[in-house]
Amino acid sequence: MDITRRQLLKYSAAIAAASAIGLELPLPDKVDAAHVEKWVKTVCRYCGAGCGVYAGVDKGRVVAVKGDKDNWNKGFLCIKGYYLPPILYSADRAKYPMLNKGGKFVRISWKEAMDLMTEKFADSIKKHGVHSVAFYGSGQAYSEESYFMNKLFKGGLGTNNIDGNPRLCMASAAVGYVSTFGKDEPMGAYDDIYHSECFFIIGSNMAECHPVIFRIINERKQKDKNVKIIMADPRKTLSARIADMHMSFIPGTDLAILNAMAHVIVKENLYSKEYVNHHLVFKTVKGDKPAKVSFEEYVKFLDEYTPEMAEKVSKCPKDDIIKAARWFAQSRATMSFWTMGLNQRTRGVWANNLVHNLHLLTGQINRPGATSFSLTGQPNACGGVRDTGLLSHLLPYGRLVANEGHREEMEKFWGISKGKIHPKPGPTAVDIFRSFNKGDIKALWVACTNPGQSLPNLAPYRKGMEAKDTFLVVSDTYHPTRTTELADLVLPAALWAEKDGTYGQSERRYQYLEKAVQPPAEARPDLDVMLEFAHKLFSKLDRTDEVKKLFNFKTSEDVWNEMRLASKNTAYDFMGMTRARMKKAHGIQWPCPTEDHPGTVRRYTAKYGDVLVKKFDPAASDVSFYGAKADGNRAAIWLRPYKGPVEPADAEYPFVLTTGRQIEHWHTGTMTLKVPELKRSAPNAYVEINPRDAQNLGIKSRDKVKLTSRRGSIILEAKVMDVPRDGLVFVPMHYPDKLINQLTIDAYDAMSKQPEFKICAVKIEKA
Ligand SMILES: Nc1nc2c(c(=O)[nH]1)N[C@H]1C(S)=C(S)[C@@H](COP(=O)(O)OP(=O)(O)OC[C@H]3O[C@@H](n4cnc5c(=O)[nH]c(N)nc54)[C@H](O)[C@@H]3O)O[C@H]1N2
Ligand SMILES: Nc1nc2c(c(=O)[nH]1)N[C@H]1C(S)=C(S)[C@@H](COP(=O)(O)OP(=O)(O)OC[C@H]3O[C@@H](n4cnc5c(=O)[nH]c(N)nc54)[C@H](O)[C@@H]3O)O[C@H]1N2
Ligand code: SF4
Ligand SMILES: [Mo]
Repeated sequence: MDITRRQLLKYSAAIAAASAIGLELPLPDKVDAAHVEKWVKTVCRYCGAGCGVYAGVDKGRVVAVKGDKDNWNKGFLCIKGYYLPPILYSADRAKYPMLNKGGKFVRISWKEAMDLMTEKFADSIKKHGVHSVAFYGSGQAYSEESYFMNKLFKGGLGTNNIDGNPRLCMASAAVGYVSTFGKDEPMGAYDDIYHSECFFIIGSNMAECHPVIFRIINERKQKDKNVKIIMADPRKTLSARIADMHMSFIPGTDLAILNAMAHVIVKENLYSKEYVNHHLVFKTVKGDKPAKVSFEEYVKFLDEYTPEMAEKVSKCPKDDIIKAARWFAQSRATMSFWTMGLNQRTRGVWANNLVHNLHLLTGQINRPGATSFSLTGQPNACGGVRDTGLLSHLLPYGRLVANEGHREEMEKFWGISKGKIHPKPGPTAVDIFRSFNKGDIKALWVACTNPGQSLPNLAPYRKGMEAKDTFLVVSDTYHPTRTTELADLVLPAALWAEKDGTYGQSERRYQYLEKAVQPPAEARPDLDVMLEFAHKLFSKLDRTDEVKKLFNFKTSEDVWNEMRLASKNTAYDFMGMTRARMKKAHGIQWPCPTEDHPGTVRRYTAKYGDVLVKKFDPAASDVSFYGAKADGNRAAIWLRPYKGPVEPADAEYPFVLTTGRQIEHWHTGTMTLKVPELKRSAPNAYVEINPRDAQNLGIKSRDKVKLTSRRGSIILEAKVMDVPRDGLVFVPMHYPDKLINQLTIDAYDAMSKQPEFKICAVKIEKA
């Protein structure tokens, strides 16, 4: 065992390193096979790429993982994927319900825990109404869990006090897709990478955050010398090292760059007349309402965004902007990728719209290799949260809380009385915690997320979570975490491989995760706990008669079948994805309306196989943005002006702080910091400072430095490296002993309500 395991570890580290710098390695063929009784088909626990994996089980334990060669990842995994097994067996797994008694956690039974929790929720509802309770969920929960909680809160209780951590992550992308195309989710697929000739990667460190997708891009580049990679990021990340062009700029100024690229495209006549005339509308905001304008007005709007103007604002050389615009427009097929560098911004939605604009304007869309592709962060932010509607403004499968017709459809579908779904969208992530602080929300259930570490501007929210006059329940797989330590009640949860359910990933790919082993001690799958909660709560609210109608589920498959029905005849239709089929398949991409339908690689184009084009827009010969029915099935080019961040650097706080990720670790580190190999490779928090700034400040690598923002300060070890541009420092978010979110700002995008984690002002001193 030891030898093969060591080999495995060596192998995975090598693959990660190789994929980061664009090298090819052979597939890992026989991983630990001798010691495995059975291989269980599932999906990686971590990123939204959604690599297919097999979990190797021996004597009731997961002892190895190997990549699924029949899935899109062709058997490749990154370092985190290979090291999945140890996260199940860490000593701090939460094993029993724990009650916080005056600061000390004591073990209680599940019956006591569920009685207490439902008593607190029922009490609050009876005394203060349904809007006094809330749920804060996760893009890492299984789809069935999220769908169920959404139904319980919006349909059962009649409150929209339910949101999830994708609000910190994908909200700007979701609102970006909806405002441009009428419906959420990318139209393209990983398959487009094989056909693309130009990759425009902006605000995304793919080498570290989506390594297996990045690997395919590298492979493409090595095979075809015409392939160009443009990387737009204020840090020269690992991803930027293989780019043909790295566009560096002052954080928060890329809106000007994107408009300037459109300016060049129009001025040089590189735009698609076909798209402008037949597939697009042009929109702006007048007063506070959207208004249609003409193409000519769009051209006029672009006038001021000359490459010179954009250079002045951003410090990105104008020649780079011109070259990028030409590469983008003139390549045979261009594919864009972006992640948090665009989304975690107070202008996140606008930044998303501006990337879509470039694709629409040039017609670099709706054919193989040409597409506008938002990378998803968490493994189930798409399927579980955006699609099931576990955000305070959404209902399942593209329906909106604010739309009366959509509410009626769901009320009918759920069999609840008309008007039961509250017409006003509920509070979003940050606002749930603001309300909790104020005591407007009195009982809050947090599951599968660690807000005590991951929310922006943490100090006030941590205080609120700790307060004694409210009730906080946290379901987590570990205890203590920086959130469970603040809870009144901690519920132990089964982890990946210990429960079954579905994930939905970046390219509309739904995948089934089989249960492989038993959870430890008394840990339970979240769905079981949610079902029990609903039954007990409704009986305490004297609504037992409704329980059968609303919550008549026993297994995740029962919930899945209702979800399929809820998607029927919508743009998300996945009626054809029966559980039996999902168990065999290596992921299926929706739309997939019938059991014999193979799934849809590219949406909005009949020519490349989207059967829904004919259904929603029978007159269309090929392309139809059928999500945008109100605009005649045309997508929107938005006139979005340049606006900077809310807290740029200034005389008092002269540096920009940006935060994000490293390849080894996952978010708050609860899982990956328990894996010895990953911990050894990246053991501690640090601040990245570039050599010029370091010299000016008299700072060397390993010096202790104090970072201070208007909200807090922190002492970190300096790492002097030529990654961030001048005036920018970077700190990873992974380390629970160094809460960088005590410094970040909780200002958010007005449309998506996604916070500006990526930009705030700090000062730096030697500590
Ligand atoms: N290893 C690892 N992988 C992960 C995760 C993880 O925790 N660890 N988490 C997953 C999740 S949930 C997410 S959301 C994704 C995040 O994936 P990414 O978004 O790729 O990762 P980040 O490090 O958050 O930020 C990406 C880049 O944004 C840049 N940036 C900062 N300011 C700006 C700006 O003004 N404009 C532009 N264009 N870029 C800017 C930063 O320099 C940084 O390099 O990763 C997923 N994959
Ligand atoms: N400074 C800064 N902050 C950020 C970001 C940033 O870029 N910079 N990014 C933001 C983004 S994009 C994201 S997605 C968030 C992520 O932030 P979080 O969601 O708070 O981070 P995770 O560590 O993924 O938290 C998941 C928790 O669920 C637990 N868990 C794992 N599996 C299960 C399960 O099956 N059931 C239950 N009940 N629990 C489980 C884990 O132990 C862990 O405690 O952070 C946001 N915060
Ligand atoms: S790329 Fe993402 S899904 Fe694939 S193995 Fe790595 S963390 Fe898992
Ligand atoms: Mo995320």
